[in-house]
Amino acid sequence: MAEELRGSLQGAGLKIGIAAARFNDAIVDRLIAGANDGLTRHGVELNNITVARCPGSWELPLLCKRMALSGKYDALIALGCVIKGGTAHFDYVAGQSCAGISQVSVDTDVPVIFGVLTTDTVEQAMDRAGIKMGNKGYDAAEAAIEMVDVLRQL
Ligand code: INI
Repeated sequence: MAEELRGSLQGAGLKIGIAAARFNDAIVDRLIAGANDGLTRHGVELNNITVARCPGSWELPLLCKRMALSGKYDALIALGCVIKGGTAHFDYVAGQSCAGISQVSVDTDVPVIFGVLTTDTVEQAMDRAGIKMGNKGYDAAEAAIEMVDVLRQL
């Protein structure tokens, strides 16, 4: 039978950094709460979680990079919310934020989970921040714990 490696959801002892944008903070604060909930429910201690804030999702890649290079965290979670407006701004901010966060993870070898909502409306964002469709912050927390464990098995 083929070997299959899967990460567990045991977060005890892990140190997690959360990089979170302040833009659309009514929504991002809910994502942070969801992430904290997901982490602590899986055994991460609250005092092993650090939240660092930046102005907007555009700045998340640099913040994540510096947090990753600090060597203090087993995994990072990037949280933000980009809501489509009438201009092309959405595409630039969302696209660069997404690409930059992915790049940081690959370059630094620290798992960086993408928890940036990219939606057409505020309502869609709220739905994904704990109202109707779960909380993407919580999902990101589970992804972070899983990634740490599966990478440790390699
Ligand atoms: N930042 C966001 O996180 N979400 C947005 O929806 C958004 N919009 O729409 O403009 C946004 N802009 C700010 C941007 O991330 C930077 O902070 C800003 O441009 C300064 O560099």
